[in-house]
Amino acid sequence: MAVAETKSFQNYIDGEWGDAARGETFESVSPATGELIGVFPRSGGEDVDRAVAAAKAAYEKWRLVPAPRRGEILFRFGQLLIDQKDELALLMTREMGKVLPEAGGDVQEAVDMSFYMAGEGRRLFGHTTPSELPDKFNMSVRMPIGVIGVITPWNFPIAIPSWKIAPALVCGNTVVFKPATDTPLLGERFVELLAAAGVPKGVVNIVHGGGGEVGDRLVRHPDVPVITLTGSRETGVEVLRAAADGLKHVHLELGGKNAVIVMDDADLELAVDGIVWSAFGTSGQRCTAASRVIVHERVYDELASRLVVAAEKLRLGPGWEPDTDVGPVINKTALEKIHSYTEIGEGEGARLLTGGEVATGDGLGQGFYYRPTIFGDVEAQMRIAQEEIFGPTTALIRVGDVDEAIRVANGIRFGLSSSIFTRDVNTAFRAMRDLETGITYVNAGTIGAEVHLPFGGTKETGNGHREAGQAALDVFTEWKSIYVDYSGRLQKAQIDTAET
Ligand code: UN1
Repeated sequence: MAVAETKSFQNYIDGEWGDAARGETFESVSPATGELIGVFPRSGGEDVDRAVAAAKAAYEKWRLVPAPRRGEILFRFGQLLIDQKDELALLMTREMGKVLPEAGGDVQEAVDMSFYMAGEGRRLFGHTTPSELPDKFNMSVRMPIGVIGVITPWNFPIAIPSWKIAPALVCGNTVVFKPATDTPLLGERFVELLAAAGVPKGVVNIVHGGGGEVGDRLVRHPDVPVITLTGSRETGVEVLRAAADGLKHVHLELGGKNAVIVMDDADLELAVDGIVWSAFGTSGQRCTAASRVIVHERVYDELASRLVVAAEKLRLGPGWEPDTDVGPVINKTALEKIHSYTEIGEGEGARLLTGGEVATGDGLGQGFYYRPTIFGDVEAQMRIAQEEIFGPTTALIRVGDVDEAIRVANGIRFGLSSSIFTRDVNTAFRAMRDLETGITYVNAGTIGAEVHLPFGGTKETGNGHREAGQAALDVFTEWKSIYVDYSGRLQKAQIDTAET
């Protein structure tokens, strides 16, 4: 263990690196090996207050920096991410476990988002529209809002901060960022690179620490009008409640229980590839992961046996080893939760087809590894088919036709991602229309969203917002309608219109 080389890291507030006011710390540990990654400040409310004050002061200048100039900083940031992609990917593999190619994809997603939002610096389009009165000009423009509280998860530790911070900045807001306590190092690197790209002091601040202290203070702080959170449904509900008294804008991106539908005319080989990638990629720890597979009865047995063969071929190991297919899960609590769902599934009468155990052989015992797990004969109402597990577990549900498949797919509280494998264009279009999710894939798995399309879900996956693409701008700006009367006389809207 490289304890001797372990570094201590700090908060970044008003352009200065520093410890938590109380001097407390916490450790980040690799889920693959238990190796200590770094020591970070366990901050408290007073650190948040300082960061918010810095962000509030910086906002007054930053909101007036021309948006194309703000965008140029994001272009530089994107370029720095490209330059450091390999190093960041390796750090990510060590700190949160995903395999190297996926870690590279996570960094790439942030590159894409930074470039996309950098371009927004020269758009941020509003509207002009005719007036009902003569000699009067009407327009609506996007206005920045102020200090944005950004709370991010550990599963996409570079990509998700970019989804929030890049649009927040280009729109002219300033940021206080609380990264997940499982991935503080990547959060820290993210902010270091933003500073290197030229973000002025106070515009982006990072405060490390737990949700109970740092997150809660941020959410309740009167000078933080917007909170953006990606996390669990439970946290989302708590944040909404805590933010209610301040009438804050709250953007939530929460859970999923995403389904792949496989029809009897599907290309089964393609479906198996899509399901394995969506269910076991990132060890199933994506909010878009396929944790249900809804299969037409005519191909159920064939698909189930092919899936088991494919899952059993997956090699578990540290993400940096080139022949690893599936890395560890994030921590011991996650491992225990995932295993508890195996017990729940067995208790409910589902059939465990493969996996269902903690993996310890071949040097895996130091980390948190769980065997890719497939349950068969799952009923749509079972808990393993209803609740988000956030691990490498998927549930096969047999159905008789497309109507039943769509009914089962929709029969959950979440609505993030869905997919259908079929070669029938009519079936595909019905699914595109009727699946109640924010994202639907045809002949692909449930993961793999691109940054220039809206990302988010219906029902209890969120509260109606979308991030990424143009839609993100609605989270980070408010509309202002402007009326310019150049008639030189008082013209009363709705009243003087008849005269003209
Ligand atoms: C998440 O799991 O929170 O579409 C985000 C995908 C990725 C993003 C996942 N581009 O799966």
